[in-house]
Amino acid sequence: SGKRLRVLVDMDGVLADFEGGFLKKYRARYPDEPYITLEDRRGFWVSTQYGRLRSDLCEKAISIWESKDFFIELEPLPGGVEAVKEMAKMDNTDVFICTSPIKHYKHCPYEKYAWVEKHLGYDFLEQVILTRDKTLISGDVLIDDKPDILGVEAEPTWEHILFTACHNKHLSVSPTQRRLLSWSDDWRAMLDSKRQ
Ligand code: BVP
Repeated sequence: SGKRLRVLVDMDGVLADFEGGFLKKYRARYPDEPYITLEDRRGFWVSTQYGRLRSDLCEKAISIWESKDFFIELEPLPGGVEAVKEMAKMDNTDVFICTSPIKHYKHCPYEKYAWVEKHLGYDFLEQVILTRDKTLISGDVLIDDKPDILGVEAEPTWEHILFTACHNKHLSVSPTQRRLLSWSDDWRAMLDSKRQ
């Protein structure tokens, strides 16, 4: 039909390998401390699971993503950058990257823009939305690996498509919740289903 489709794409865990980048830098900085393999990751918050392993590991985990160069050095997840570029070229389709910066703002917001420029190009900076509350942002779909996306708006306009990640793959989500298993999954069909 005539209406444009608005797609919101999360960054960490969907386009950028936050979990892999975290584990690599945590093990390099704290080689003698215990760690959680990606296979054993459960729950969205890395810091919470590390804190359960040993209480002082919560702040050690946090020190990793609060460090300079953590976010800019994250590797792209397979197929994500290509999918977003292709999506952005589709007729009647607007793509935005919708990401929540950490509150330790010294490096993260800058590096998120720098990552987008590096991997998607300068012009794509126009499509970046930094917000701590994604329910305020209107869209048709939000592709995000966080199982519970809450905020002040009780009825967000978007349908949340859960992007599979190491921390959510074992979750049995509601039967109405749709998943994208990876960027090799049929995201084009998912978008077409929203065009009516
Ligand atoms: O900037 C990322 C990392 C941070 O939260 C943000 C999640 O953004 P979205 O993917 O929802 O856009 N983050 C923080 C913590 C702990 C903080 Br204390 C964590 O365990 N995992 C995590 O991703």
